[in-house]
Amino acid sequence: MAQGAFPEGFLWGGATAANQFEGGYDEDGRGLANVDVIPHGADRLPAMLGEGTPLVCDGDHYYPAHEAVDFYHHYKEDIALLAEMGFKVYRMSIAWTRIFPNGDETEPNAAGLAFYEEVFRECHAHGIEPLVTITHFDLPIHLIEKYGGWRSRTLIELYKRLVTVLFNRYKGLVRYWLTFNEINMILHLPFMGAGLVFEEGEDRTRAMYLAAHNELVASAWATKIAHEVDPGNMVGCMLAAGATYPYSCDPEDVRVAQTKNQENYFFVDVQSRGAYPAYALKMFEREGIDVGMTEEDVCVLAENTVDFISFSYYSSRCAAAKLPEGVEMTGNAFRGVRNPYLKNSQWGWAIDPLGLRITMNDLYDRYQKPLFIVENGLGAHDVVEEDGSINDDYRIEYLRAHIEAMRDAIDEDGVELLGYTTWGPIDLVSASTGEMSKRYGFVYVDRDDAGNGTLARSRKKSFAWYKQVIATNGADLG
Ligand code: BGP
Repeated sequence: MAQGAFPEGFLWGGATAANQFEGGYDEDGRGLANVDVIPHGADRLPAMLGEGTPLVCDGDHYYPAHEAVDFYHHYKEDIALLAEMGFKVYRMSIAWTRIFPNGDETEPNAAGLAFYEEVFRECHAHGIEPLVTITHFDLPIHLIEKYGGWRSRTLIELYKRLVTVLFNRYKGLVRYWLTFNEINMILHLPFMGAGLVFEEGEDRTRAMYLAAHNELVASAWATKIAHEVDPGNMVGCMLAAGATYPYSCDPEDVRVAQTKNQENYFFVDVQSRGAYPAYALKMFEREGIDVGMTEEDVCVLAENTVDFISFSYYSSRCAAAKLPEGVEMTGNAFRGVRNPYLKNSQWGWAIDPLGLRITMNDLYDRYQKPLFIVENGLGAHDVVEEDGSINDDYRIEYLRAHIEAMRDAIDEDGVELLGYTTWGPIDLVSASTGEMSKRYGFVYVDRDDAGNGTLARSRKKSFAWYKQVIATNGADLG
């Protein structure tokens, strides 16, 4: 195994999202967002799917996004902890509702803009480069009530307004931008990804691709505006990645896996190549889907492709033409056939470090642009020992294996990789389950699934380990 393959200036760090980390949901003029009405518990999945999602909160549910782990009031302490680990980059997201509480005001909320400016300045004071996701599953509720979420082209204009404010205000403070987190999540969790609440009998596939088109066009406009405001801006797309393997070498299985992969690549094909791929156009024809493409859309998409390809990777997937007898399904948002060669996490996600190398090769071959891994990690139950220590060797083991695979992709396959941000470096709320007990962090946060706890932060064993990884630029993986 090669040592020290990581290029100089490689961006090591971690990633969070406003709705899972920030809290302060009704403070300083912030408006209500889709993520605020998604409860913990049995009603969470239907809400994320857009199946009769109520657009208000009630007294019967607990809504974990409201306080999350309160980065809003802990950001100085939290950024200092990231700096102590030697972070070069911190990926975080902006809550749209802090900037435009309803989404369609003409003037932004000064307090919201000031908050993020303080956060970015704090990062720079510690030598940390911010990497900002403009939209990480969040959307003002008002835009869902008034326009039906991303179904409406009006949202393209409102998103342009949002990004114009952000790029101008944070010029010189933020250089790396991602337009939409896991843009392909529209197809899997449409309320979370695009604010879609389906009507009885509505053609869901059509609604999802309409929303996808509007987000893709908005993303291209954002790329254009970012480059106009500051030619030094680097804009990336963001894919929930993870290769889908055929369950067997039966061509029927291979074909199913290929179509599953295309379903996800579709988004990056548009964002990186600048046009709809042939397989998608044919599918629209068959399904009678008209996304309302204008001549201007065609130009904007073609002329404003992304600078780099970012993605999350937790696991590979597996698809079969027919569910083989006795084989289980695993995963949640991306349900698939259980891969008999792999072990699963406590939440049933297949652990596959080599799959990361495979995914990196697939993406690099396909787009020939630098990659950025902006999420990776192991969600696990942690145990706090009597002396307060947390010995998360399983997390170290997972991350080490994935970093090795990433090093091999760089060193042996020649893949260009800008950086690596682990998911949830400080424990935060799980997107899929709303739990706190599904932890990813190097830093433990005292908070449980019902919202009890002091919110005190403490270092886990993995904290010192990751610090050493960064200090040696990945040469010492422990
Ligand atoms: C991705 C999301 C994140 C994050 C992560 C882990 O899909 O971009 O927001 O939460 O997955 O998933 P979970 O929180 O469900 O364990």
